[in-house]
Amino acid sequence: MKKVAIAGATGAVGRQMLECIRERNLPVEVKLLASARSKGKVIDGLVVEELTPDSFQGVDYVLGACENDVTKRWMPWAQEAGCVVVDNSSAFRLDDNVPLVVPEINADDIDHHNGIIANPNCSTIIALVGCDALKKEFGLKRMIVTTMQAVSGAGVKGIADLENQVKGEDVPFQAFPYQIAYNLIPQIGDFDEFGISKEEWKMQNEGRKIWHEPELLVNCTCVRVPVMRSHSESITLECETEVDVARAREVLKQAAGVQLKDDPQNRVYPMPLDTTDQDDVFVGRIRKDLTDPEGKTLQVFVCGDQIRKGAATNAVQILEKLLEKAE
Ligand code: 2RA
Repeated sequence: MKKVAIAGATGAVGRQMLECIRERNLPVEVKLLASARSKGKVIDGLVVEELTPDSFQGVDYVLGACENDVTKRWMPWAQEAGCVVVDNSSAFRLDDNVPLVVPEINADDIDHHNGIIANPNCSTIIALVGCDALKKEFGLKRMIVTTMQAVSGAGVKGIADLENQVKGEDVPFQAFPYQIAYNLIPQIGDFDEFGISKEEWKMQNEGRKIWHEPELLVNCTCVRVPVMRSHSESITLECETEVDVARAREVLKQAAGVQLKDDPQNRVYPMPLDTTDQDDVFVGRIRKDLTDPEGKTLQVFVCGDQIRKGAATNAVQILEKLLEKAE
């Protein structure tokens, strides 16, 4: 039986990775790794071990659920042990020799890995899963995205900030620079000299790599919102050909990893509470942008659970493909 280590097993994404492995009945033995302070904790009957240089001996695959700096520290140990790593950090996503994979879109890229396969950023995964079928149908020149990202994207500290502030606790902010309760913060990550944040660049850079579209134009505004879980995204698609809403609905009904939620007259549309704790991306509010005289612009609204499909589920789906190829 293949052995899988989850590095960063005690965080929200690491715990979700274990849950996804269990849900999918993957035929693997799981080893939980985390920092020394988590050593001995028990998660779903498994005892957490301290992550050390020897932790990866005898391990076949690693699911990485750590921040960049921690990942860069243990990655050489995993590679030395001959492991194949599916990494959720952003450390290696844009490396030329590291495939960046959303299985519904570019699973074939997995075959070109050199020991590391990168999991894209959560908001990138949710946008591309929701729009891939539309890109295939109408062609895509430019994508303009405004994200509304849940506090749990910032981990347990983000959740704590919202919970504390809603309860009126007078405690220091842990994750965000300003109060998030009853507020919006139009900043996720540091800004560069153009006034663009790190999170916003991810949508363009990662989208181009996953779709193999080096010329794709993407403009993104990332906003933190007082929602516990699930990211929402308002997306404008400037297409190559004239768009048709009925056809868009048809192709989305067939799209992998997508649920069409589009009956606005009956108040049916994607909402983060509905996508939370399930793996599909919901797509709705599909309409032509009537300001485009050529009729080639489509507007959609997507929601997806950023801990599941935006991180853990996507990584476990990549692991499933690796296991299939190893059979
Ligand atoms: C966030 N996408 O939402 C980033 C990292 N998960 O904070």
